[in-house]
Amino acid sequence: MSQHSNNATPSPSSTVNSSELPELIKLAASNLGFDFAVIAPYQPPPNADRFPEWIAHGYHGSMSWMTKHPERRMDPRLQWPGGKSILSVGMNYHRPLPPDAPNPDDPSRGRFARYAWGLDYHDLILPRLKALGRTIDYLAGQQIASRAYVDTGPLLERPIAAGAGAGFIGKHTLLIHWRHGSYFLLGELLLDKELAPDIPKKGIIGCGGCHKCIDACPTGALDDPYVNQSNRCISYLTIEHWGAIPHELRSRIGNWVFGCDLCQETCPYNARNLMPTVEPFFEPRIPDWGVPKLLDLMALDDQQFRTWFKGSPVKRSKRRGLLRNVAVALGNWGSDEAIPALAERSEEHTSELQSH
Ligand code: B12
Repeated sequence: MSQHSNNATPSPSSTVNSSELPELIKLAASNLGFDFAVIAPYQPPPNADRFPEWIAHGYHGSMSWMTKHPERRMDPRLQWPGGKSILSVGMNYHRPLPPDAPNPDDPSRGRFARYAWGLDYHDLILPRLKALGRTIDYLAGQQIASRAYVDTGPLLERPIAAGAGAGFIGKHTLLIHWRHGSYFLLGELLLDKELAPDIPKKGIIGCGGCHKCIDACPTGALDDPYVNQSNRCISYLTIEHWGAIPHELRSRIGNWVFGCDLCQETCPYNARNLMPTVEPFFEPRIPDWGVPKLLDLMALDDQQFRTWFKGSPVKRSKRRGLLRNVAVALGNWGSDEAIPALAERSEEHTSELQSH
C-alpha cells in the first residue's frame, strides 16, 4: 500500500464536469499504459463472503499473512475508511513465443511462469498508479487522497475488478477480460472521491461447461471450480511455500520451477490472438523464453543468482527456494546427467536443497 500527497495541484484550464471525470480518468489510465480501468463501488465485492470459507478449509497453506484482517480484505471500507470509490486497473503481460523458442515441455529445462519473465510488476504498476493519482488531482482540480495497491494489502483484487465489469472470474479463479484473456495483472487506487461505478454487463457467457483448466491442473488444485486449493497449486508450492514440498506432489510439478501457467495456457479465452504487451518491463530476461536448462539453474551461485534475477519477481523465492524447485524438476527429468549437479549441491547445508 502507498499513499500519495502533493501540495501544489495545478488545475486544468477549464473545469472538468464531474460526470466527465470517470471517462477522463480511464483515458489517463490508458495513457499511463494500463490496458483497462474500471470504477468499483466502495463496498464488499461479489462473493467476498466466500473468503472465510477458503481460510477455514486451510487452502491458504502456509501463507499465514492471508489470515490477517479478514474483515478488511472483505470490505474496503474497513481497510481505509477515507475512501469513496475504487479505480481498478489491469496491465497485460502477454508475450507470444517466437517459433524458435525451446520446447517448454522439454524435461531437461525449467519453466518460469510468464508474469516472471521480465521485471517485477510491482515496481512498474505502483509508480504508475501514483502518477495516475496525481493526474486525477489535476483533472478534478483538487487534491484527492488515495491509496495504491498491487497485491500489497488486504483486498480481494479480482472480485473488485469483476464487480465493476472488467471481466469475469473463471473456474481457475483468475479474472478473464474479454480482450486480454487472463494474462494481466491488477492494481487499485482507492480514492476519496465519489465516482459513478461501472456496472457489469448482463448475460456474460463465462466458462459455461468448459473444464479445461481443471483437467490441466496436475495437482488437483482446481478440483472444486472457482476455488483454488492453494496448498496444492504449483504456483504456491514453488513460490510461496517454504520448506519441504509434499512428496506426493513432487512428481506432478513436472518442470515448473517458479509459478505455473497450466490453467491459463489451456483456457480458450487465452487461445485467441491476444494483444501482445509492448511494455519493456515485461521483456523476457530469463534465458530461452523462460525455459533455461535445469543444469544451468542448478549451477547458479549466490552472485550469479543475483545477476540473473536482478529486479525480477524470482527474487521472492530466494536462491534456496529456486534450487529446491530445480532439484524437484531434476528428479522428474530422471536423467543420469543430473546426478553430478545434484551431488555437488547436496553439500550445501540448506535444509530444503539437501532433502529434495
Ligand atoms: C494469494 C494469491 C495467490 C495464491 C492463491 C491463489 C488464489 N486463487 O487465491 C497463489 C500463490 C496460489 C497464487 C497463484 C497465482 N496468482 Co496470485 N494472488 C494472490 C493474492 C495475493 C490474493 C488472492 C486471494 O485473495 N485469494 C483468496 C481467494 C478466496 O480469493 P479469490 O481466489 O480471488 O476467490 C474469489 C472468487 O474466486 C470468488 N469465488 C469463490 N468461490 C466461488 C464460487 C463461484 C461459483 C463463484 C462465481 C465465485 C467464487 O470468491 C472469492 C472471494 O471471496 C492476489 C492479489 C490480491 N490481493 O487479490 C494475487 C493474484 C490473484 N494472483 C495473480 C496471479 C497472476 C497469479 C498466478 C497466475 C501466478 C502464476 N503464474 O504462477 C497464479 C494463478 C493460480 C490460480 N489459478 O489462482 C493475479 C491475478 C490476475 C488475474 N488475471 O486474475 C493477482 C490478482 C495479483 C495481481 N495484483 O495481479 N496467487
